[in-house]
Amino acid sequence: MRDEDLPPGQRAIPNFIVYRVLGQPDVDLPAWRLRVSGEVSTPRTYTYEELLGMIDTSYVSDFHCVTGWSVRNVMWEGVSLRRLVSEVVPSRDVAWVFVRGLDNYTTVIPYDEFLDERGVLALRMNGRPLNPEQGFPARIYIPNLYGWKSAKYVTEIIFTREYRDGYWEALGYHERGNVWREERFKP
Ligand SMILES: Nc1nc2c(c(=O)[nH]1)N[C@H]1C(S)=C(S)[C@@H](COP(=O)(O)O)O[C@H]1N2
Ligand SMILES: [Mo]
Repeated sequence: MRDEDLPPGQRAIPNFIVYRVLGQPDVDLPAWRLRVSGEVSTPRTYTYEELLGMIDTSYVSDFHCVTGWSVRNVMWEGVSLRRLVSEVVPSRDVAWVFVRGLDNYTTVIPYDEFLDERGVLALRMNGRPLNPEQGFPARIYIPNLYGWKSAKYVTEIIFTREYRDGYWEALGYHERGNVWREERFKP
């Protein structure tokens, strides 16, 4: 496993700094659902068990927080975002994906970044199910985007035509948030 170069302005630290700006939600796993909806032909709802049975993706990649820290060589496992896309079939004019967590944290992801072949609904990190701090049961991970787009405790993925701010975007953080283009703040 080879260290990737870090994006501009980032430095490596050994461990994640845990952020839960809206607190740590209590997850009632039997009642928990992931709903994938919006401008799609077939909205879908998944249980945790169903998602476990759909795991199709596993790879190692770095994680980058916009505040400047990165954690190298994290192993991610989960359901590819492309698989979720192919199940719901977004309409042709979808341009954004709005994501919400059980804690009501929200973020927005450009549809083209969401379609990155490595984009994953992560259920496992470093060989284990996500722990509560890491966003159990599921979090988004897209290697080219800053960490604030990696919503934890995800319950809703909504495909839309129109742009809408999530939590950090409303405070001036970038619509896209690509780490290689150093898109930290809105222009
Ligand atoms: N639900 C939720 N998801 C979240 C956050 C949060 O506060 N709440 N913080 C984001 C930010 S800014 C970063 S850098 C990462 C941090 O991931 P970690 O808490 O696993 O270190 O989670 C992202 N996802
Ligand atoms: Mo972050």
